[in-house]
Amino acid sequence: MTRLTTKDISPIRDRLADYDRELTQKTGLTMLGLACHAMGKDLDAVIQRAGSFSIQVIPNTSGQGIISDFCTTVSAILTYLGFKSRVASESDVAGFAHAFTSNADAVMTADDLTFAGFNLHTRKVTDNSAVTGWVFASALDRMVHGGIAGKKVLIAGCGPVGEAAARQVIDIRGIPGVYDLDADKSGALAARLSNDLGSEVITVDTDPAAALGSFSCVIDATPASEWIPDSLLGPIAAMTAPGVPPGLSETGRDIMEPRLIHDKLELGVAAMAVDLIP
Ligand code: 2YH
Repeated sequence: MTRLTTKDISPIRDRLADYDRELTQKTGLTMLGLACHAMGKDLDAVIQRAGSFSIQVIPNTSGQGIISDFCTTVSAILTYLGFKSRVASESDVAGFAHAFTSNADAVMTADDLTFAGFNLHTRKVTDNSAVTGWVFASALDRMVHGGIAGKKVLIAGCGPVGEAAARQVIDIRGIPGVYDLDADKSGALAARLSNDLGSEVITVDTDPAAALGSFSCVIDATPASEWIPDSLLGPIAAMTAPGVPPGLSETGRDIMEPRLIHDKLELGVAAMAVDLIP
């Protein structure tokens, strides 16, 4: 699992309005609109409640510790979306205690493995990996002409984000193809999806050319950098990329720009907040 760095995070805050415009242009929905769409919530109701829903972001020193700018950026995203948010003044257990006693409605916190949110009233728990998979699959559905229903969608990377994305693709009635450099992982995911959801799942060869050759819709949920050759981008109609770092080269990103959605934190945080609001 990729640990975000300050370099990944620090540009986000100043780009929120631009990114929101980009999402609107590519999907017809704002960042909050996409999050609501993915989580099955009513946008107007969320907008109405967000301003009085307080979310404290608690710094977490466990494992490799604090990432400078992580909590302030999560809180800036929440504030941008209209939620009442601040970074907790204390970290870890003291931060949780203070959030309860100061009547926060929800908290968010991340260690090296898990980024989770907790509604302190309803006990709803939201997981960043799961909702990130859902919201990027939904964004792809919105970006592709006619949606992904009935279309083959390549899900590259069979970790928690890829699995969640694949489940959402099936929910939207797309046909998932699962790809991972580790064939055991893609085979196991295909078996889980078939067993749990009775869905047709295509298991794709571990060669990127074989994987990309027969899919026009792609979700890149791998943690691998630049694994997608520029020469294979032509037939790809749309790609969403929650994976960090991105699998495209700089040139690949320029080629795909009009049909690419990629971010490192924003849509996942938006989906977590929407998931937490009752
Ligand atoms: O970046 C991460 C992990 N890779 C979890 C991602 C889950 N999708 N965690 C951030 C750690 C933040 C740090 N503990 C802090 O500043 O509080």
